[in-house]
Amino acid sequence: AEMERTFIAIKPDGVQRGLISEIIARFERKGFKLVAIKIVVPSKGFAQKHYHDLKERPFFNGLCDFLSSGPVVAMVWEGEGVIKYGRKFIGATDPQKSEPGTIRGDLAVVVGRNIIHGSDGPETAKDEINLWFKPEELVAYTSNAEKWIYG
Ligand code: DAT
Ligand code: MG
Repeated sequence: AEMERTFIAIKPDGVQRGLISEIIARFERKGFKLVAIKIVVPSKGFAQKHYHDLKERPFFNGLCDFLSSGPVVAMVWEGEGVIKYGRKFIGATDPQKSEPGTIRGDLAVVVGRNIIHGSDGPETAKDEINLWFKPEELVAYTSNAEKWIYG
């Protein structure tokens, strides 16, 4: 299997709304493997680094205030196609446009409170994992389920 890793974060709204287990369960049941997890309150400067690609957008300041407003659950998930499929799982940026069945479609209503972040490609996945985690915080292990998930 061609394993890849993606960065997934439950934003402060998802944490406050008690959706941590719901979100983790969806990735876990799918067959993706959790290789890093922690809960942190990012500083505003850290949020600005995380969202640096969006610094010219009018919502950038509010977005960074929001991400740094409370605890975030930061995770790295591993699996075949996890970057692209993770995005599909999460749904469209604006929950009004997210399909039912997706995380945002099922659990969120407005774009400014869309509960979850997921890396949008291999390069951003690498950058975001490096920003949020030290190498020693990533745990490589074999899951006994893998032979049943991948054959
Ligand atoms: P995504 O989180 O789906 O990767 P993005 O990278 O374009 O979306 O934007 C990052 C976050 O910024 C997004 O999750 C919510 C917020 N955002 C995006 N577009 C917005 C808008 N038009 N108004 C307010 N917030 C917005
Ligand atoms: Mg994005």
